[in-house]
Amino acid sequence: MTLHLTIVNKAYSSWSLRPWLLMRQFEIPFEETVVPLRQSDTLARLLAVSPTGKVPALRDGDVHVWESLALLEYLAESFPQMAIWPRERAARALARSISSEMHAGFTALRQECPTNFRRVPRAPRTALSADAKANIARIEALFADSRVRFGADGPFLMGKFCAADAMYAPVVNRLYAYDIKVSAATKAYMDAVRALPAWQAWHQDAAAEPWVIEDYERV
Ligand SMILES: N[C@@H](CCC(=O)N[C@@H](CS)C(=O)NCC(=O)O)C(=O)O
Repeated sequence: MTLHLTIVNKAYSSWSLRPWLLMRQFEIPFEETVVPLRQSDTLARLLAVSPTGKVPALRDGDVHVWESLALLEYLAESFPQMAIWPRERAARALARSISSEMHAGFTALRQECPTNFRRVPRAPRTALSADAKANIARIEALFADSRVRFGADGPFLMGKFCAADAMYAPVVNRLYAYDIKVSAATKAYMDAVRALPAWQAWHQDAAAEPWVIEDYERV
């Protein structure tokens, strides 16, 4: 049975990026449907696949999963041969903790710097709030902590690419697209994520999308 992932605009959707990037990076075959945001039938189409009217949503036969972190857990459980979470217990605990932190938090940064894969890097029109700056400081600290403790095997948070990197991929776009000043270590991590073939593929798809949503563009 083929997995089917429903997402919204690749140019603007942070939540959709997470499972898509992970599945592509781990070479998990899937079909996808992109439902464009802000159309007359958007809500009906999203409600048909997710009871929250929000995506990403994954269908695997008669199993339906929604909420990005739940999707990543479902994929990890479905493909135990792949190290979707790190194999080592302490690394896995940290990866899950920071992923939950991402799923539940960083609201100011998310609101003030919405994901935009087509944005030419430039600062936001309005200076970032103290809360958004605190979000960035915490993100840089958790990146550094993860890399120092578990990053020996590669350039990603836990060394090799895993679900935690998928969770933070939209943040990489925000830091890049809004030209946020970051440490050399954060920049090196961002470069590694942005060089992923799956990231490049998402970026190309986003660039080719016809839909423009002004709210995301005037920031
Ligand atoms: N907590 C949810 C958030 C999902 C979410 O907010 N998705 C947005 C797209 S990025 C959505 O579907 N929006 C639908 C709409 O605005 O009509 C998750 O982790 O999947």
